[in-house]
Amino acid sequence: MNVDVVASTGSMIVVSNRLPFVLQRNKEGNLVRKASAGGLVTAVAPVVINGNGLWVGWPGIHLDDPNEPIPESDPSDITPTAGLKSEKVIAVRIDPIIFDSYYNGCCNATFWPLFHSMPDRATFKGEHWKSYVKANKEFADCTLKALKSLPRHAGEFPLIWVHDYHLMLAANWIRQAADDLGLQCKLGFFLHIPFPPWDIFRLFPWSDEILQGMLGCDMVGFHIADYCLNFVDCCQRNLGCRVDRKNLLVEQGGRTVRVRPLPIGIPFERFVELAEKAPRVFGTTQKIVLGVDRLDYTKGLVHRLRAFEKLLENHPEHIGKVSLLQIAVPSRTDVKDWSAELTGRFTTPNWSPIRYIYGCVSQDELAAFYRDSAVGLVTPLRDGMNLVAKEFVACQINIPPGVLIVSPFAGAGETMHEALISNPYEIDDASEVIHRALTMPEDERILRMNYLRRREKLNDVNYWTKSFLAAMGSLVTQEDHDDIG
Ligand code: GDG
Repeated sequence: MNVDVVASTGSMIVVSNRLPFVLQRNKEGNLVRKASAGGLVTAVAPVVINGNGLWVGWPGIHLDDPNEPIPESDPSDITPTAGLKSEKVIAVRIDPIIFDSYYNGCCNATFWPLFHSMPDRATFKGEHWKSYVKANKEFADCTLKALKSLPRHAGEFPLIWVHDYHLMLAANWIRQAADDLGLQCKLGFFLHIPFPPWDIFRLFPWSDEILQGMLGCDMVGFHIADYCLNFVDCCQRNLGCRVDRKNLLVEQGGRTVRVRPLPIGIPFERFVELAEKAPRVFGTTQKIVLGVDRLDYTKGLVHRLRAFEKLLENHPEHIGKVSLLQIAVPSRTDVKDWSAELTGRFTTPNWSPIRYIYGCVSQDELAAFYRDSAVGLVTPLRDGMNLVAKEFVACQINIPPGVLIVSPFAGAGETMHEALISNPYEIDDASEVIHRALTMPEDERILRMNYLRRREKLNDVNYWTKSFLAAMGSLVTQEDHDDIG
């Protein structure tokens, strides 16, 4: 059976903090769209475009005039959102001061560190929480307007898909308001970051409200089973809900909420195509160990550099032959200082232990880096999934291939079983794992990479979207569509 997604049954409303493109003002002061083409957007946008869909989100700019129309995409735009007509987009407008306190305060200074199990980095401020509540109300109100505007067909309930930690309260308000108006709908939520254990989660002073917000959904999705179990545990211990751990069910207010592990994938074939086309980026004499990360404390950059330093100390045969290439969007300076020290200690006239690229490289260039590296080093201290690990294996089209190293504290470490697993906190062992990767026999490299690539190809980002829609009972396949047609 051909199971390409055509649309969800009935209509669908996607709700995310950001719209799938950013609005900017051009020199003339007119609004223009700037495309974004992440995997998530690529997978979800066609469902909204092809079906009877709408996308609710913040447009990346504060709009003063509530009647200013959203522009259509530029005719030269070839990204997946080009077909997303402005009538399918609802731009949420939030007061700039509230937005700053909601986004930079509650989302990034509280939920991000707390949900990554780093409570010492989290701040807990009543002002930020109030802004989070207000912002979520705005998103819920906009979603309700969207729901009211949708044409309704007998026997089909619109599906509302809410994304991520920015919007954990919105679902329950949407449900209550929709119930009051007699507008039946299905509500699903997906969290892209980890859901922490109860002992961490309960540090948040308003943790009950968060759980109640998420339990407004019919189904709540996480990347892996551990996050699901943490959520179920919190519902039981915080709210006293009846739960079924085996079947991942939570009872709340006379409804049963399903909790599901739905590990996200990448647009696998797109990365293979990029890797096939991209020109060579490194010479053949030196091996590259590659790291690609946003410069964030969750990514374990300092631990990684220490492990690489230990590698050169304990296995000097790699000096002059292996470099660590770290691609990073800069935001912190402590890593830079450490890298300078390491560079100074080992550099020779013809070789440097570390190469650092600050800022974004193009996706073509990224695919070439992935393809031509001997080792992909994905060692966050905590990470919901980590798409870099998956993109690395998609681009490993050379024979013999390279080796992937993943932290057990990333969702990817739970699902990519043939990678070498390395605890980033254990510096000595982490350096030995890099040595093992660099000296791994060809046949073992081929076997491991074949299995890794096969899994990611099957479980790509389209498969993830289909799994979500299927779990919501809202999947229409190509075959169904042909039958209807
Ligand atoms: C959340 C969760 C979860 C990075 N540098 C460059 C570049 N990138 C791209 C990579 C990759 C993405 O950024 C980073 O992957 P993440 O997995 O960290 O994704 P986020 O959306 O930031 O994070 C995470 C994810 O959601 C999905 O659910 O996996 O755990 O935190 O796609 O390719 N892209 C380009 N140049 C760069 O320099 N072009």
